[in-house]
Amino acid sequence: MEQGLDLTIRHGRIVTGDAIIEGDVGVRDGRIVAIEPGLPPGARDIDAAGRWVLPGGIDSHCHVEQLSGMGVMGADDFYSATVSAAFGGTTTIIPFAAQHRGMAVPDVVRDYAERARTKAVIDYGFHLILANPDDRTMMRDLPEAIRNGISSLKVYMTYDSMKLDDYQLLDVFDLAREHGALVMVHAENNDMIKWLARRLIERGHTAPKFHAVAHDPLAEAEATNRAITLSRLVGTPILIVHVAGGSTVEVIRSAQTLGARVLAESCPQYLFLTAEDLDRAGLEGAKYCCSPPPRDAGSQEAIWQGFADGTLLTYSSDHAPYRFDETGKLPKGERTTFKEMANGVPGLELRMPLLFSEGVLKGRISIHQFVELTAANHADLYGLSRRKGRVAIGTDADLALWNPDREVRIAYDDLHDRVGYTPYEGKVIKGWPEVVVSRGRVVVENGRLHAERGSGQYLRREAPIFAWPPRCSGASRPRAGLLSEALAGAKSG
Ligand code: DUC
Ligand code: ZN
Ligand code: ZN
Repeated sequence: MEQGLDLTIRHGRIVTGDAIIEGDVGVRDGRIVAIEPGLPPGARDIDAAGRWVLPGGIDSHCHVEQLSGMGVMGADDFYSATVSAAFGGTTTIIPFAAQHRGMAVPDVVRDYAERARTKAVIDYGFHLILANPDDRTMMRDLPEAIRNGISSLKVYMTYDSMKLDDYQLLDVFDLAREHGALVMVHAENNDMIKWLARRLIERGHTAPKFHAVAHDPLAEAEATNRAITLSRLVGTPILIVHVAGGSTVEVIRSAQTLGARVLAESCPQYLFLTAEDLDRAGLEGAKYCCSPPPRDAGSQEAIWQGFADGTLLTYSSDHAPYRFDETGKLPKGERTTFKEMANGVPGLELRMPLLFSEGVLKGRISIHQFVELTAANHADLYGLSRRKGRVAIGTDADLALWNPDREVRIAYDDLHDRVGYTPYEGKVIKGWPEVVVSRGRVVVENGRLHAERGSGQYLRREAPIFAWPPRCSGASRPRAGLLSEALAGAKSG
């Protein structure tokens, strides 16, 4: 090693793209420059004996300092959200710059960038939420945003204030294909939900548990099937976000089997919560209300299976930081109905620890699958592969050192967001990311933050489709062909 190292992480169990190496990671100028045993000392040495050295996580679905469709601003800003993410082993987030009706994309992006710039402690990119696909947006602003590094957008099939109709979806899918962006789809049938909700409310069924009744699994499965069908007509790959129901997993799996280019994501709330959580005493169930809602044990099992067999490629938090008070879950206090509660649950910090404990340590997924689901696949799909998502020479030194033996009883008081509660309070898990490194900087160690406000960098993302055809480990993903096939299809289509 001619030049010295800034940081050497020693004696770890390092998970690279397709191997496990017992040895050291050498870091210089924020990048990984060596992975082998016996590296020389760095300016700083960290002993990782007994610990897994994994890529820092990428959370590609979280809502930070963003106005919701109901007009609610969450409790976390870019500082608290990124601090919380870092403590949970995540080193990159991709939240949403949200265009609401009547808003112009350049204004939305400029405002959002300004919010993030002085606060984020880890790196971040933006997706765009698209609710106003007017001529200016479609012909000028959206292509420009994609060219400028916002290579993915989210559209809604539900929420009156956000939803696009099928005609608009076709237009957006077509434009995404032309410009090489990935479309993320919130797939729920708006009219089914409205129809059910109205009848429930008319009959006085206003408690949180009725949120899960109104958001019937059929509404999710129908919209998912429709989104896939529309995307097939246009030849665009889409990604179905926050898959909750077992029936939706089935819809996606069969479409994939038939060759549809559909990718999918799920989240901790669909693995670890059920609709029964919404039926807690009083309004307590509001803490577990998100859309789609958590389902049942069968659906949890289907999601595990989807992760294990590659039907679902990304695991994100969908962190939506609404407090259990008038600012979030309970705008009308005790009189709040399920229709009025802000939808969403927190999860930035616990996303990875929950999956590590219940997935890896309980043998449901391999350590390589953990890396793919929490980091590598996000990097591939969202145009970050050159820098993020894997422990590999030349990539940013974004790392998390996991102690697999550390037992943790989850308590909100130990977390770093501003939501005021966690849906996972009291749950005992095993494994914790004790040291977290972002671009070679140790940002979390010994339970303390060592990063300055505003030290996170904005990531101008590449169009994943053209710039970096994703690799597939194959070793851990039986359906490994799917991803590259989807993106190759988009390239040629
Ligand atoms: N559903 C969404 O669509 N977004 C934020 C959180 C939620 O529950
Ligand atoms: Zn959504
Ligand atoms: Zn969301």
